[in-house]
Amino acid sequence: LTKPDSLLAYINDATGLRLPDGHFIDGGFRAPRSGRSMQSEDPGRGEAFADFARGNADDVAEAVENSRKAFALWRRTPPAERGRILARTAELIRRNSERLAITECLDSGKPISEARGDVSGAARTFEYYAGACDKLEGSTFPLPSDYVGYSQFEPVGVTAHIIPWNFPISTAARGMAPALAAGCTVVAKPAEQTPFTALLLAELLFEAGLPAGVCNVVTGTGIEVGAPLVSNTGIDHVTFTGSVTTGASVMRACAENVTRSVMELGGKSPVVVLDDCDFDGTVTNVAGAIFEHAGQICSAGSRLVIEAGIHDRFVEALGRKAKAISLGHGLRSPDMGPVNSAMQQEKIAGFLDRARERGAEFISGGKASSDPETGKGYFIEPTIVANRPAEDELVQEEIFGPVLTVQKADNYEHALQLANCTRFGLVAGVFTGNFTRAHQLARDIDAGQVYINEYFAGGIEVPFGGNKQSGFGREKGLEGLKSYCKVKSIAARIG
Ligand code: TXE
Repeated sequence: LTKPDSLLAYINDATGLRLPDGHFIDGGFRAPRSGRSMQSEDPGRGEAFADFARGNADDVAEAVENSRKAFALWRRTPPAERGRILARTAELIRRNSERLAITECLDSGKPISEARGDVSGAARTFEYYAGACDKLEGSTFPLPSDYVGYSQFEPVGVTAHIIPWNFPISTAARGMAPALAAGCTVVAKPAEQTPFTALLLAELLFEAGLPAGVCNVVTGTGIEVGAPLVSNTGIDHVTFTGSVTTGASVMRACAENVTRSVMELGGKSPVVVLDDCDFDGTVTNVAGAIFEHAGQICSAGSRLVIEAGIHDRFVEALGRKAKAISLGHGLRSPDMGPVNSAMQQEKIAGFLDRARERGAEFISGGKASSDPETGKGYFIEPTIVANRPAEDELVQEEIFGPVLTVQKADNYEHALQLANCTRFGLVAGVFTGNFTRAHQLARDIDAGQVYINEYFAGGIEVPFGGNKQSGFGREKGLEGLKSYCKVKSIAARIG
């Protein structure tokens, strides 16, 4: 794998990587009605690596119609049987894990180790919801003795899933698994930059025994496939993960048809580090929080809010760590891979150039870069920018790249104020040896999830979602399952 030209040969020969061709509709791959295709790029080389179907409103209509028909059957499939199919899917994901991970690595650019983690996380997601299918218990209500009252969960119906390019298989699994567990059917649209693993997932679900039409995937652009999907009147629920601007337009489409939705939007999450933290462990965590997947994580810890007492020593240690990070093509297992596209690279470099013009001090990085072996690919140096004021755009805007902005806090109250100083509220990290202060911060930071002394702690069991402009609704955990359910209350006179 040291020669870039051997990468494709490796994929084709050594692992038998087979990329899907067409949309996955009604249990099989279908050619797009338009007869057109698009190309997906390998961001590590900045070159196209495979074609995929360019869908349109007709493909969407066909997928939704199939999904509607299949809903009548799937909602009546016994919950235990639904669980068995999801469990078999988890098994098949594990069996196909290397093929899925390599596809994900090439499509998204992320290091193969991270892609392997995402694939095993997807298997775990199906396993978790497999076990939950037959545990969706309703309630009984304490009515007078001549009555009985109870509630039950019903599937919301046909669900649309708009998937971003940063975690293609994880986000697909995180939406599909609970929707299917609840008895819903699925029409998913992966991002146009990363279409393949969602298609492969749909194929594996079918192989595991999912009836045709229950899970469909239509590929293409946001305008040509996403927009007609979320405004289709046959859709009962939309799960959207992406930018605030696109999310707002999806919400407008949902409002037209009064369609339920879960919105998982951007973040600008603070990592609050107090003077009494475990120094070395916290440096490692803070670096991981921003440099994993080159910072292209909605819950990345992109703002370091640090107490003045350890500020200088901590920032210096963090800078050393950032400078030691290796860049490279994802298949070569570097510490950090590329960003997803030329557009993202340009956008991030724009933030950094403007900061430089405003006189910002760079502790590390600060520029666009390329794979040191090939001179290709869309890379950004691991970047740390020193003390920026709260109103600076590096503090306020989601950069979605490996860029950490430092904010110095005079004391605990100031740290809390800085933690809450943006319009986002997705997650937050807190690092301190003081139990009381850790829980006070967890209580007072306006975020959907708070990690204490380990960034990204928790798994599929823990509900995830945002406050403020980071969105609403929760995914993961049993909360995520309930997002795909309607509560029906029944009251009867029996006296
Ligand atoms: O996002 P979009 P983009 C943020 C991040 C990034 C920025 C832009 O800051 O730099 O968004 O990325 C589909 N109707 N996040 O332009 O447009 C689109 O095809 C229905 C944060 O890629 O939000 C893709 O599948 N769907 C984020 C998905 O929406 C539409 C992850 C996301 O694209 C549509 C990604 C429409 N009108 C980006 N237009 C996170 N929260 O993790 C586009 N899409």
